[in-house]
Amino acid sequence: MSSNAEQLEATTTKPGLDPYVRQLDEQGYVVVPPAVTGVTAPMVDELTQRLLDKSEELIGCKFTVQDGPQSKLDYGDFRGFLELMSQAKPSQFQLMQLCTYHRIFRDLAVNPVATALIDHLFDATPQAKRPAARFSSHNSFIKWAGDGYGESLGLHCDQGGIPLPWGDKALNANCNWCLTDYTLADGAFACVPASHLEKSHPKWPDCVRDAIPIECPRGSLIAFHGALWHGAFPKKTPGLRVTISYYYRHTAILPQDDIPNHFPKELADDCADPALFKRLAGFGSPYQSQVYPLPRAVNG
Ligand SMILES: O=C(O)CCC(=O)C(=O)O
Ligand SMILES: [Fe+2]
Repeated sequence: MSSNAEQLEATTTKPGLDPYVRQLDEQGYVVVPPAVTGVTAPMVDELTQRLLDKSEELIGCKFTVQDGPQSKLDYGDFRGFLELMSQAKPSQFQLMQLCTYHRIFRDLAVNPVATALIDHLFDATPQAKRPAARFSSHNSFIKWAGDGYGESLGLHCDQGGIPLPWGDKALNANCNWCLTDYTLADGAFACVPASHLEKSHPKWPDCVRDAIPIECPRGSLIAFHGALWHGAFPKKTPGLRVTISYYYRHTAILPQDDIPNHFPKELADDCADPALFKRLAGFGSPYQSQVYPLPRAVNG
């Protein structure tokens, strides 16, 4: 466990992040360039290659950013999830549990700029004013040319599973790391700026009209509030759009992946900031075992 001082430290916004924090508060999302997060081009190359290698291992054909999958892909009867809103045919898959793949994915999950922005979005825990962000799941979206999510753009809120009413502070929040360039034609992230202030699910059909593409170069981070209405534009160009989507939650919210109980604990020590990784993973809650001291019965 990290000390209280370290945990308090993590709630303090890092110097230089003020304009990004302001945009996040006002618009519900912010694009942070790689020069600010410190994510280098060789890191982006390695993250991408590892995801493409894993795709080949799980799916059975080679994948390249330039040319996409080398074979035709067959999804059988699977109709997608966000795709169902517009009856679109899925043109993407998701890889899951990325932080078990390799240390480089764990290093990204504790990126100090990303985690400072995410901590900012959640209320600190009231008892100790400790930062409240925890991991929910670690995924990658890999998209190729197709209908994407169809006309609905798959607009949704990441905290949509949590009953209304929602407050100002986030209950879930997300870091999308763009490993390929995001342009409208390449299937950019879509969102309705400031829609997190509505504290509601997307309002149809106007939400689609109000959605804009977030265009940014590879290596960029898009951090966003769990109440932001978002989805993606369809990819219309050859090749792949590769994204890492790290989904965080307030400590009071259930994780999508049961990381506190199932993540291999020894891997947490092998990353850039083990104390932060363990806090975000939700390890060490006193109620996961008989942690608190017990009194002793005294004879006589
Ligand atoms: O880019 C996309 O396809 C949507 C990503 C998304 O919804 C998410 O990361 O929560
Ligand atoms: Fe989402």
